[in-house]
Amino acid sequence: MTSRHAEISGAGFAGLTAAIALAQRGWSVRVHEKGESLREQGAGIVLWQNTLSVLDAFGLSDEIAERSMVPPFYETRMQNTIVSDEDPLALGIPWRTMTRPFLHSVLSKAAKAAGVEIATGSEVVGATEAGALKLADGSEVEADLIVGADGVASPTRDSLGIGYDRWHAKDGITRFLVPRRKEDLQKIEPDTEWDNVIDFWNLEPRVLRVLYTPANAEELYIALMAPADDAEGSAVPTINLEVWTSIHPQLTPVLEEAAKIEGKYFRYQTNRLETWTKGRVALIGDAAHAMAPALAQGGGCAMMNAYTLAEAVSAAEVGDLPDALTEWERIERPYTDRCQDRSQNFADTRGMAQGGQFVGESNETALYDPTDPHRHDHAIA
Ligand code: 5PR
Repeated sequence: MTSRHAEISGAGFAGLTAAIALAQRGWSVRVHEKGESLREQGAGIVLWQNTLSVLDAFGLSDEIAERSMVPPFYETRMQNTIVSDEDPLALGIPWRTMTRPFLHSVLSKAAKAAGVEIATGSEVVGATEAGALKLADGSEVEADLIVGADGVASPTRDSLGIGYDRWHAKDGITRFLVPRRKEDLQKIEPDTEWDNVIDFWNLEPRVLRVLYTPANAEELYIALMAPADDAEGSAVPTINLEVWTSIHPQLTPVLEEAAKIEGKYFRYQTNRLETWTKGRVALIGDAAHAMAPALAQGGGCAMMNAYTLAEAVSAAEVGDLPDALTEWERIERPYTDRCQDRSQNFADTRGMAQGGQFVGESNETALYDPTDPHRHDHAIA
């Protein structure tokens, strides 16, 4: 293959995954990150087969295993009564929890090792469909492929005039990484398996939900969900400790840890674009398909689409890239559209509170394997 070049806007999970997959297929790749340093500010993440298979294809499984975990059960509680205790592994669904900074550090290291150039402090302000990124300093860089992986407010997308619909759910969430405090939690509830993921729903007397996700032996990812119109429940930067502990007293040690940290409240949001591609530009991640987090697939869809994008463009003639992008979107996008619909529906109905989430269509994205060449032969849908 003659040398091909890609310019990528955004060094988040989508941009780094695309960069690694392209570099491993012989592309020269540069990633532009407007931040002065390369880091991820998020809290925790749950990965399923659709991304664990990508990390495995990158040769990163052992490194990921070093600082992540597979909780024994995914437990759902309503008003502190267990409504389901599911073992995704027993249901045939590989999964793993970890922190976002850790996943980001593994990906950025792998990208550099694969020869990717990462330009920090490099702000993208737009793109052209002929194949250029416009930078904030007024310069333009050209490439065979442009990837817009620059988030929900994507300048790459907006500069191309790509329109989209947007929905907000009534709820939103504040996320923290805190110390596990496992022994203190055990003192309060000795019979609870504090290594489980536990989704503590509470709808009465008010909607305040805590998603408890151990990320490794030391760190806990804790997500506090409250309706946007609940000023106390959604209060930030410091959470309203009195309100949260009044509903979830058994979580007091870790809620106290969260109260020491500045938080940001994010309203759940879904974006649906008229197109993910234009000319030589492809959009991936939140730029293309921000979604409600119910199925824990925002990062997952970002990474699987980044991977299949790299594969599709590498299989095409360089002159045919715009058509190859259109075809990639036609084949791969429906999985993400359905995931967005299901996640948005769960967010609207608060349906996760019923437990038993690992059934039927809800598993489609988690079970998808973007590295399987036969994946379209045996898809659920
Ligand atoms: N699952 C995960 C998660 O982080 C969230 C949700 C479900 C792993 C919130 O970000 O439903 O809100 C959810």
